[in-house]
Order: sequence, then C-alpha cells, then structure tokens
Amino acid sequence: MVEIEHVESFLVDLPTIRSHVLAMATMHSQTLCMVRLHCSDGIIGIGEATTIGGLAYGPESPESIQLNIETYLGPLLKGCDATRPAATMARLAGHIVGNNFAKCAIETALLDAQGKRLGLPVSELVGGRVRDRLPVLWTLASGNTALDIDEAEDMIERGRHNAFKLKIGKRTLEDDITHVAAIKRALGGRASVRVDVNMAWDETTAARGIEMLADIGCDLVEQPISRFNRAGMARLVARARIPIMADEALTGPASAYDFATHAAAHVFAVKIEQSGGLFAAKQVQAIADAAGVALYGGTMLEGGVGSIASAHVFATFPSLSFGTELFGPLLLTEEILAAPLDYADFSLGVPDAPGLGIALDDDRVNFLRRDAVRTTISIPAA
Ligand code: MUC
Ligand code: MG
Repeated sequence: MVEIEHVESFLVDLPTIRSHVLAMATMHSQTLCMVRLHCSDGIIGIGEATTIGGLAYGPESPESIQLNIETYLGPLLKGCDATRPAATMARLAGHIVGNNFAKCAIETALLDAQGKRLGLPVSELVGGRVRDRLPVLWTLASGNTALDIDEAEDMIERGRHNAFKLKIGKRTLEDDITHVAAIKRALGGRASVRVDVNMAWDETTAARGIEMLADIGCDLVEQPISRFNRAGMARLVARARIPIMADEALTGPASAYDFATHAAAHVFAVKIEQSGGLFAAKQVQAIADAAGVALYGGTMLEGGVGSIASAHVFATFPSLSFGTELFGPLLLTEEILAAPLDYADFSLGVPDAPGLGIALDDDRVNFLRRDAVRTTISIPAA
C-alpha cells in the first residue's frame, strides 16, 4: 500500500496588481494556503485553498484552513491509502463537517499525486476532458470607470480577454448603472459585459437593477441578493430579461439541487472550493445539466494551483455556455509556478501532463511563505 506520510500546509501572501474592489471587501493582496501531500512512494501532491477578504466572503479564512488542515484533516490522512483518493475523502467527510475549502485543497493534492502515479492528467480522473482550452473572462474592479475602460481595452488588444465582469453593489444603484453603461458603451459589441453584485441588493433593488441592466446591454447578473434568499432568486429569475447566476448560494450538491428544483438560477457559477472539492463540483455540474441550468466556471481568486485544479474539472463539462473566470494568477504580482500558465487567444490551456500538470517554483514559494525564516545581516555597533 502507498501511504500518506504527512501533509504540509503553509500560507503565502501575494500582492495584487491593483486594488480589487468587491461589494464586501477591497483586496490588495491574496493569501494562498498551499498544501504538499507526501506519499510513501515518494510522490508529492500539491493543492491550494484561497478565499476573498479574510472572512468577508465565506466561512473559512486562509488561517482557519491551515489550522484545520494541521490539527484535524492532516492527522486523519496519515496512513491512508494514497492510491484511493475517493476513499480518503470519504474518511474526511465522515469526521469533518463543512470546511469545504480545506477539503478541496486536500482533494486537489490527492488527485495530483494519483495522476502523477498513474501518468494521467487530473481531468481524466474526474470524468475525462472534452476540451483543451477554456474561455477566460477578466474582472474589472479597480473602483474607477475610466481605469476599467482602459484596462478592458488593453485586455482586448492583447488577446487576453473579451468578456468582462464588473463588480457592483457598493455604490448607489444609479451610480452603478452609470458605471456599467459607460463601460458597455465604450466596448460595444467587442466584448460581453456582465455584473456581479455579490449579494449587495435587496430583492426590490434587484428587480429594478436587473431591468436597468437589461436595457443597457448587460449579458448576465451574478448573485444579486442574499445567498439565503432562494425564493427571492426564483422570483427574480421568473421575470428577468437577462440570465441570473447563482454563486455564493452554491455551497455544494445539496444547494445546487435545491436551486435547480426551485428554478432559482438560469446559470450556476461552479467553484471547486465552495462545492467542497473537484468531485463535488462535478456533482453540481451533473445537477445543472439534468435541470437545464447553464454553467460557468467560477473562481475564489485562486493562484496557479487552485486555478488549474478548477480548469481540469471545467474541461470535463460537456457544456460551458458562459465560459470561465480562471484569471486569478493574472491578478497577482508574483509567479510561484515553475512555468507560467498558458493564457492566449482569450483562453487558458489545460495542461496535459500527469496530475495537475504544473509544478511549484519551490525556491520562490519557500521565500514567499508567511513563516519564512529570513536572515538579516546585523551590523555591529561601531
Ligand atoms: C466572485 O464573487 O465571483 C470571482 C472573480 C472576482 O473578481 O471575484 C471572485 C468572486
Ligand atoms: Mg461572484
């Protein structure tokens, strides 16, 4: 038997290329909780968990993820059969409630290791890929309309992105609509413009806002109201002229089933972390497909490892009508992978080497980790 010998987890703080302004938090940096899963055959699987704005977005923070991996998940994994990722995840599920983000980081590392062991990309372990490249949008969230337009023009010109998600909900409805209309007017038919309200509206505001957004050519509205207001989402969906997408509300297969059966979203933003792992994300996809709900590949603004884990899963979705937003690594100033990801032609290439098909730049990661021991030269007093 190949045993899991130990699980290492640590935090890496990386600055963002500019402030990223969401309704619930303004990000200046991103913290990645990295995982290395050491197996007795010498294979090391890598995984990653992130969240947004500490505890502002979800119930787990990078610090809680690391602590819970170290204190609870790691000890349960020790001695498990590394060649049986599903059985290992079932053991975790039997002992640990919630902690979807931490579980996702572990499952990613298990599948990376197993893929390396079998010589297969993770996409083949989670269902088999149907595409090698994924369309990737970019989020305009500088907080300034003119800067956002310049940024979008630059992205289009460089062939990086031709679909944009605008973060709204922080300002008044009127100011937000003016902002979206100005960007849509500038980009015209050259780009798809969508918005993410991150739950900032009440239902009445959302009903007005969605009408106004439809009038100015917005293509999609993401999570306009509280994650808990499924009935409100269903009412909005019933009357909307443009598609409405659920994001924060989708915390795994059970919530996906609930939203699908109540027609509470036209589109699901599938996130591997929020779903509770790669297989759970596949279950969310299956529920959406069975219910005729369209799909979008979401992000928790993961770095390279989490983004590629997501990419392997989304590459298996038979239908991905709204593309993906796997741009997380491009929002960060630092590269921590041995080779940068393949962003070109408005899309991301899904690696086809075994496992995740990527490697960390260990020297850089060790230098950047929060607990790095830094030696300074002390100059003796004269
Ligand atoms: C979210 O709510 O969708 C995804 C892209 C982005 O800019 O923020 C995240 C979170
Ligand atoms: Mg969202």
